[in-house]
Amino acid sequence: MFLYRVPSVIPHLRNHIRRATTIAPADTSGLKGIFAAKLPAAIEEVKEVRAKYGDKQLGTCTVAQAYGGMRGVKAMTYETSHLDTVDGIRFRGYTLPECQELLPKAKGGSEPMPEGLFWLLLTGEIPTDKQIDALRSDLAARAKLPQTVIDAIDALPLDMHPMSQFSVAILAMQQQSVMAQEYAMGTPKSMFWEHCLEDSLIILAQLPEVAARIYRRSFKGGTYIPSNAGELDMSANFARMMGFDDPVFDDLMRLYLTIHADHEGGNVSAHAVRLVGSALSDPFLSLSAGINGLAGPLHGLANQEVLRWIMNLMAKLGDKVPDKENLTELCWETLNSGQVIPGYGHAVLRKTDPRYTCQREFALKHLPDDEMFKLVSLLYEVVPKVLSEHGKVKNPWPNVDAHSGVMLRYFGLTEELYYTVLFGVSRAIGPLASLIWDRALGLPIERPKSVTTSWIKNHFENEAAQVQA
Ligand code: CMX
Repeated sequence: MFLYRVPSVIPHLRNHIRRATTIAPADTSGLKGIFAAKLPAAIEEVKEVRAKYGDKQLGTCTVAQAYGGMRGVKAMTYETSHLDTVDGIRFRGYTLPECQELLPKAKGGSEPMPEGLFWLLLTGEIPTDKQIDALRSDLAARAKLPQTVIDAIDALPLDMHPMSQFSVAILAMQQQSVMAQEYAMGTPKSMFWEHCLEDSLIILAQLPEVAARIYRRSFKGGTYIPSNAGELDMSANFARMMGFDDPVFDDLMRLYLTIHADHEGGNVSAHAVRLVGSALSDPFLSLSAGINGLAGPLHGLANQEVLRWIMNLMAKLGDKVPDKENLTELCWETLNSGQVIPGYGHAVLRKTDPRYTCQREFALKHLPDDEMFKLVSLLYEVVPKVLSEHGKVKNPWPNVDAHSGVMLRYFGLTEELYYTVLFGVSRAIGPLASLIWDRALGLPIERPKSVTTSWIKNHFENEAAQVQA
């Protein structure tokens, strides 16, 4: 029988919704009214310019790409990982199954340790068990959370979204930045990478406890479980601090923290870390920016949205057993109401995300009979067909977020509002490894050139006039 909790709206979000809908109609002479009055013509103008000049070259990209989120523009380098449109992510050339096979495992575990992935991303080499032991000792030596960070987290409203708490907490950690302190003392550019590495180790060492604290205060009444970073690997220690004591869940955390770590450089979170870091903002400031990007529903927050969407489907189905027909109808209902189907589609991938596939394999091994897993499997048979018929999406296949919530829920981590924080703990690994490389290579401040819509019109109109003359 399918009976799931209807997703709750946490109080502060409810307030946002209420505020947004009770704003009085715009005063046409006020700021909002004047802006709103200009919109129809401006939207029309952009549409025309895109239609007329979309294929024209604007520097190294086309006008269509400049308006279209720079999709497909090769304009940055990123050393730690590369995303193939069909094969998916490769970490330093290794596919996910290869990483699962080759990266060091914790005692008794069968999934790779994310510490090992950090080593691989930074050095390009698969670490030995001994090297990972040494890295774990380095992390354990930096794991103690400053009291100021604890106080900053504890001062936050309990109903603040966990991702907002996480971002604030990372900023509160920034007082420890070696890079910021050394810069203030006039450190030479050649040393930046060392300070960036030191800050990154502090972040990776402390992030699990920060995240676990946010979980326990938001959902478990503010009772805390001490860190045991000296004895346990990062994932098992994180699981324990959240309150989970199950070796299979430890393995799920290892898999989860490994597969979400990096996805080449152009995605919102990785690019935000790179962009902010390019101003020589230290890794704490840079990561907090990346986490803010990850908190968007088209990016990392999609894992929360997937579970809420699935629970809504179940609530709508009531006692009906889900089948392809009623799920197809419900998918169309979502699309027709102007919403996206979360967990499906991707800006780069054009096939099923291998991060989805390896989670599915984990589920087939550990929770094959779970009703919600069966529903996720059924959605895999329905959604790509619906999205293809819808005719807009370039990739109708599932991404990483379509699967993660179901497994977390199975093991008792039911609070979907928290899911993106888990993604964030993992996403620190890749972009920070990359940031260390950025400083080592002395990459400059990022500063692409932007142009206005009227600049585009004038430019191409003048060009056409010159050809005619
Ligand atoms: N459901 C409905 N419509 C979708 C869709 C989906 N899952 N995916 C794309 N579309 C729509 C887009 O909104 C766009 O519509 P408009 O032309 O009206 O703007 C159109 O299809 C074309 O989009 P696209 O080129 O296929 O996809 P984009 O590169 O613009 O966007 C992504 C990629 C991921 C934002 C989009 O597929 C999406 O919104 N998916 C659902 C949210 C999601 O799962 N995000 C997580 C991605 C992975 C991650 O970062 O964690």
